[in-house]
Amino acid sequence: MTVRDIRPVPVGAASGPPAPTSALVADTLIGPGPAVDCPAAPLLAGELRRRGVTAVRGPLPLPSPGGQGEDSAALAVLLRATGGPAGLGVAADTGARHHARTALAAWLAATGERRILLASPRSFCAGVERAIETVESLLTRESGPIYVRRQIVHNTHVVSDLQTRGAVFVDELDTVPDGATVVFSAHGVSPELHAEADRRGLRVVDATCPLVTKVHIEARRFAARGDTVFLIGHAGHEEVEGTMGEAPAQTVLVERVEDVDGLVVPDPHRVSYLTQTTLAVDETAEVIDALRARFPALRGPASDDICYATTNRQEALKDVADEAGLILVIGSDNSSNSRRLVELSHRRGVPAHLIDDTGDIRPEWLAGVDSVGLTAGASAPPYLVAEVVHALGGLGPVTVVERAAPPENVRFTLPTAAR
Ligand code: 2E7
Ligand code: F3S
Repeated sequence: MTVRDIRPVPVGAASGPPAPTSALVADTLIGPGPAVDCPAAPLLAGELRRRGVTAVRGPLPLPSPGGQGEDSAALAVLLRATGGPAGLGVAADTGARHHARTALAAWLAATGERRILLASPRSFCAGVERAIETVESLLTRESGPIYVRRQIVHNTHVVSDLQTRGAVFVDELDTVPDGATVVFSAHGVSPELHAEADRRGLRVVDATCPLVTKVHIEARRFAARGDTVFLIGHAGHEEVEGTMGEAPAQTVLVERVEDVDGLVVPDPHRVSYLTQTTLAVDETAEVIDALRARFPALRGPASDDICYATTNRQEALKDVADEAGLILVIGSDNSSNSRRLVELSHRRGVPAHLIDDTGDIRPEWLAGVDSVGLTAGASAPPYLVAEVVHALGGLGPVTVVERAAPPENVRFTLPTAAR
């Protein structure tokens, strides 16, 4: 059977009465012959959820000979995919049947043979691994609750996984009971927050990435010599709030080149700059150039403060972008480094989307696209990449192309309390 042979196959209704607008998306089609896997099930389930249908996943029985007719509650197709035939099937109740048909049709229009161009490196960086392992270690060795201020890293899957294992995430310290253990996130916090924790008698375990701590140290050093410090970064981001907090009266946030003209400083000969660690490398260089043109005495760190992981993920994506008809970046909405990857793709003229997981992929993005670039931000777990590859392989034969890249041999030791 080839992809062109795809045709709806009526199958038997799912067992049990469905809720009014629910659907069962097949993980496996159970027929008279061998069961057929449905790797693209999360894609179909995602489309149904976007249409307001409660989608659950499970095995779906194929019809017995002489069984259900065309207007059965369930539809399924068989197609040629990676490693053999794959199924795509859904059984829907009356209220969801129209959506089931149109969602299935939308995904059928996106089937086909394609290449996946895997950017390398991608996914977790050393600072994220350290932060997650810190919380994991505390969860296993401490008897009381482990509080984490804000998201340990900006990823919904990481946070909900740690939540399931007992971590309690809070927005601010006032919701942490006196004397409790609280973890500060990888993005860093201001000295004021450390002081507040001290006043409250909280036991702080600091999961700030060491590369952010380095920027805090620079901020203190530059401010101590009397400089006005231009912090290049994004307003409202936690890392920026933490770094600004080192010398709030002397730090000025610069978000873009256009901000530079309007900068007013007490002494143009005493100025320096720092950067957020997760900025776009090329754009940041332009801001630094503009600052230097306006303030020739500008001093800064040895290069910039954009970290190795941010730089490497952007370079790796450039390597695949030019061959891709679409780029998928796995990462959460508030993840700065992940968003920079989407913007980089757009700047290179390639359509790109940020997805939390497989369920966010839309069929219209993939229709007619035979090369998909795939990467993941520094806070997105590697298993999500594997899930996307697996799901796309359920739409047709997929060849995964991954360029060899030098390994990132960066490891940070855990905070003492978590060792
Ligand atoms: C800490 C720092 O959690 P993320 O998505 O954070 P960003 O800053 O990109 O929103 O990614 C890991 C990470 C990156 N930078 C953690 Cl300061
Ligand atoms: Fe640190 Fe860079 Fe990761 S600052 S947390 S190594 S993205």
